[in-house]
Order: sequence, then C-alpha cells, then structure tokens
Amino acid sequence: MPRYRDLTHTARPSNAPRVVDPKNHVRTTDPGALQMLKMVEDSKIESVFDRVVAQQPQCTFGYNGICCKICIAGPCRIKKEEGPGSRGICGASAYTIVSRNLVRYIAGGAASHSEHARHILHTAHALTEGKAPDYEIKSPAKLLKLAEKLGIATLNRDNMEILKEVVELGYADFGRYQDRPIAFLDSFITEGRRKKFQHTNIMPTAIDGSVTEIIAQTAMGVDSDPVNIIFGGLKTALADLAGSYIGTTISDVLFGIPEPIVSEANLGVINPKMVNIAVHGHNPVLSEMVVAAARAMKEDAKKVGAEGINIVGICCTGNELLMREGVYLATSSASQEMAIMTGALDAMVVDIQCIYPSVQTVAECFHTKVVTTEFMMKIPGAQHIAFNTATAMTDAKKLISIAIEAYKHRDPKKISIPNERHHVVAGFSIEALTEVFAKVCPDRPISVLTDAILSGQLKGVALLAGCNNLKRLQDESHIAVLKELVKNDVFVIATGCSAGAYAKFGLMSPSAVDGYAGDGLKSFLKTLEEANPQLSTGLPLVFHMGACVDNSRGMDLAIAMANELGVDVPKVPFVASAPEAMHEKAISIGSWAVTMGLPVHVGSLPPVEGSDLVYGVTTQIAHDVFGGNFIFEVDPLIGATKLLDALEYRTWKLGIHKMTAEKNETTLAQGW
Ligand code: BF8
Ligand code: SF4
Repeated sequence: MPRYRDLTHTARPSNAPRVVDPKNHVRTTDPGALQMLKMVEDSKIESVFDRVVAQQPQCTFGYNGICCKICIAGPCRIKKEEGPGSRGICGASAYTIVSRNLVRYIAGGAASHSEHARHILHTAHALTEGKAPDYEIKSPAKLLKLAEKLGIATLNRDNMEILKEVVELGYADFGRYQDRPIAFLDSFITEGRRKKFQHTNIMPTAIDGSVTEIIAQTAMGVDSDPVNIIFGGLKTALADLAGSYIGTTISDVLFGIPEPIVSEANLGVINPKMVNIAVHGHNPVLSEMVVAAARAMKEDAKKVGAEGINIVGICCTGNELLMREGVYLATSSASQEMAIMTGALDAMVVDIQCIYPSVQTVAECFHTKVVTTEFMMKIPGAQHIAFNTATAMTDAKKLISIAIEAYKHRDPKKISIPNERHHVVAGFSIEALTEVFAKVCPDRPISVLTDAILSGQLKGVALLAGCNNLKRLQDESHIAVLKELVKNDVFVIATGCSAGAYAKFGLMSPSAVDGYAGDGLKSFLKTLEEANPQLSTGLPLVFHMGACVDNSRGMDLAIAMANELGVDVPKVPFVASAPEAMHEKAISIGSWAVTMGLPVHVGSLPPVEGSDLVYGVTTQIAHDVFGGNFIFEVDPLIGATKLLDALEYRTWKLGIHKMTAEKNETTLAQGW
C-alpha cells in the first residue's frame, strides 16, 4: 500500500470541489488567454469556456463511471445498492462497468498514440523506398543507437538499409501474431519489469492486437471480472508506451534529436506584421515540412505586404517544433481558439488529436483559414488538403499559399493580440540532458542526478504531463504543482500541455530559477551550468522533454536512473503527475506509468469512483503488484504533497537498503 507522511491523507481524494466555480466563464489563469478573453468580451464569440459552463452540472452516472453503453440494450445505469437496479440489464455490476469503461479509454489512448507512430513509420518506410524525396535521416546517431538496442546489426551497413530493418521491426510490432514481446518495448525496459510483465501476463506482443483484444474482452457478455479487465487494460497501456516510443525514436531519426534551444511562448508571439500560420495537433511529419516551406517562401509573403512568415505552434505539434526548430509556442489545448481570436492568424493547419471542432466556428468570424490534412481528420466547413509523404514539400507550399492569400483579407479592426510572450529554453531530450550531466561526470552521467538525490540535495524527479481540463481553471493546477515541487528541490521535466503551461507563464526559463527553486535545486542547476559553459541557453527551472508521445523520454530517464542505482523502477525516486488530465491518451499514459512502477498523480478524476473495488485496485493494489499507483486528487497542493511524500519514502527506503547492503556486503534488496 502507498504510505503518506501526513496521517490525515488516505488513498481517497480530498473533498475539494470536482468542478471549481461551475458558473464562471473565465476558466483560465493563462495571462495571454485572460487578456484575449477581455478583448473579445463584447463580440459574443463562443469559446470552450462558455461550453464548459453550459455542460454543468455534468451527469453523475457518467462521472462515476457507472453508465454502460457497450450494447444497445443500454444505456444502463447503476441506480441502487441492491436489487435489479444495482446491475445492468445483462447483470453487469458496478465494478464490471467501471473497469470496462476505464480500459476502453486506455484502448482509445493506445490507438491514438500508435496511429501517430504508424504514420511516422510509413514516412520512414517511404524514405527507404525512395518515395519520400523531401525527408532524410537527420540523426544517423539516433538510428544506430536504436538499431543496436533492437538487436539489429549496424556494422558496415548503409544507414538506409538499417532504417529499413528498424521500420520492418516497427511494423511487425503492430501486427505480430507469434508469442514474442513488442520489440520496441522489450528493448528499453528493465529486466525487473520484463519479469513482472511476464509473470502477470501483461507483456504485449502486438500493438494492434492489444487494442483489438481489450475491445473484444470488454464486449457485452465477455469479461466481467474487474481485475482481469484491468490487467487486460494494462497490457494495452504497455502497447501505448511501445507506440509512443516508436513515435519518439523514429521522429528523432527523421527530424533530429532535440537539443537545448531558445524560443518564446504565449499569444504575443503572433506578429501583426507577418503572415501567421498556426500548426496544431501532434504529428511532426507535416509540420516540419511547413516550417521548411515557410523558410523557402518568405519572398512570396513580402509580395502581399507582410514582413515574412511566422509559424507558431499549438498543443503537441507546437511542442515538437519548439523542441527541434525553436518555433514559437502560441498556446496550449484549452486556449487554442484564442489564437484565431487575435484576428491576425491567417491559417490554422491541423493534423490529428486535441483539435477542437469549434476552431472552424471561431474562424468563420475572422478571415482565418482552417485546413485539415489527414484522411481521418476533417472538420465540416474547413478546407481539406490531403498531405502526402511523396509530395510533402509541394503540399506544404500549398498550405503556405493559402495563408498568404488569406492575409490579404485581414480585417485590421478585428486585430487584437495580447502582449504576453515569454522567454523559453526547451529541447531537453534524454540525450541532451545526459550530455549536460556528462560534463560533470563523463563516465556515469546519470549518477549526477541520482547522487544529488541520495545526498539530499534533490528530493527526486517528477515528470509533469498532460492536458488542460476545464473542470478547474486552465493551467492553475499545472502551475501550483510545479511551484510546490521545485520549492521542495524536485528536478522537474515536463511534456505536453503541462510543458506548454510553464512555457506560457515564463517558468521554462533560467530567469525563473531564482524566484521559485528551493536551495538544493538552485545549487544543483548552478553546478550543471558551471560545468557547461558552452551552453549559451542557460538551464531552465523546468526541463521541456517534448510532446505527449515523448513521455517515453521521461520513462527512458526513470529507467536510466534505475540502472544507475542498480534497482528496478519502483524504487527510483521518480514520480509523475497529470494535474489537468483530459484525453484518453492521458489515461493510457498514466496507466503505463503506474505499471512501470511510478506513483502517478491525476488532478482530474477519471470515472472510477462508482466502484470501490476499481478505485482500490488503481490506487492501492496496483502498488503492491507493480510498485506504482494512482493518486487521484483535485486539490493541486494536496496532490503535490502526496507526490513529495512518495519521493521521500522512496529515497529513505533506497538509503536504508543501500546501507544494509554495504554493511552486510550483500547485493541491494530489489523489493519495494
Ligand atoms: O498529446 S497534453 S490536451 S495536446 S492529450 Fe492533447 Fe493532452 Fe495537450 Fe498533446 Ni497530450
Ligand atoms: Fe447494459 Fe450490459 Fe449492454 Fe452494458 S453490456 S449496456 S450493462 S446490457
């Protein structure tokens, strides 16, 4: 069972309101979004903030996860404690319904990440076939490292040949029928996790197979055992991790490994004098090309009177481009409509995931062109230009031309851009971070981090991730959790819209260190900076690790720490938090993080409270089996305190085990 230092804490959440201030339309704390809201106050443009209020109060059955729509005899609701009303028509009880609903979220998340990864694999495959002339192997070093991890021969072989084999293995990971684990997953987990997954029978053999399997397992009249259902879900979650890992690693091969880079964030990066194009979604295959095309078409923009072309990012496409190209990050999930409301956004080019259908509705009040680019993602009213790997540059140029044309139709009276923009230092892939550590200790770079934890200088590492969920105010919980952790000397890495929040607030910058970091973290960062005089960017308060698929980078770091410490992941002082989780992907990520052995705080409750059994399995039993557990808590400060407790407990236990091993000259205890 997880333990808490504060004896008033239990595995249950506090009674803080689940939807804060439900009638308040001003549901953001982002200074840029707040300014924008004020500017459009009189315009009657509807935004997500209005729709959240309109949805209140939300359905309690749904909120608790006790509504079943898996077959059309339903919807069934668990209405009573006992009797016929306590079950669905088929006899499914609360724990069956809650667990089935939960794991179907995981299936959705795994499908999303993996479809993204498949698209990247298709691009790499086309490259090896000579059918993607605009792409290249930007990072041969990453390719070789990956191939070696996957057991693919590299000696005296051509890079393209190696990539071909890597891609084939990736494809095989999607559809394998034989009984061998997903190779990409198996290549980077610890031996302890491998054994655990085999022992609990959740090691996935194929990504597609895991998603189909869990949907079949939870169909009407199949599995009704909540524990078996949850274990099936965890298998799918591990397939999600594999998909994410494929997405991250192959993207690095094609587009380069991120390195420390300087940029800016928040709506103020939209420039009234330029043709502004927002790239929004998740997949770098298209957006990298848009960036290249914009560089090539600068003169065309000048012909219509603009000073140039300004590409800005939104959500995880924004994170990908910020990490690799230093592209400005305009905004994150909940304020995506605001970019259009500036009246100076000429086009919004979208790929997949987290794109509100409402962007088109808002765009219709302005001159902005919304363009969808993938076959699976269309919005009624928006233009669709099918993006094709074979004609990538031509397609990207077409998109830029649409924006240049739209620029001519701007209405100057409608332009109002918040003046909020902040300095950002991003680009901390695990390779980049390791390089920074290596300047202190070239032989064992990760020991720089683990030694700082064992000595008490740092309290541990936290991965802050996930979305915006407007049950609370946008970014409020992200910021509160971060501030509490860094004040207590936690080394923080961030991804997704969590990273976006810190960037937008100016907290992803070296100048934030003095104001917010505790003394231990401050001195740790100072040591790193002194050892890295070549690093002109300086080191930020919180380290940007990328998009949501790049949570696999975070896992890579936790595994590297485990290997350095000679233990399995559940003993590493490493925690994760999604303070404002919203998407199915976030549920999936949280589930694999728990399975990998991490305490995971979630600041918005998934619908699990309708079953004590499911609640107990996810928050307590999971800890006994996997060493990781969910911490559901909507109050960000209580959530942060529970994370700090988990870190302290792990560090303390690690210290005791190390001391005992040294004293008795035995090996380090592996249990947790
Ligand atoms: O993949 S953090 S709202 S943008 S799901 Fe979406 Fe959530 Fe943002 Fe990126 Ni991730
Ligand atoms: Fe109702 Fe059972 Fe059908 Fe679900 S599967 S909708 S509980 S009859």
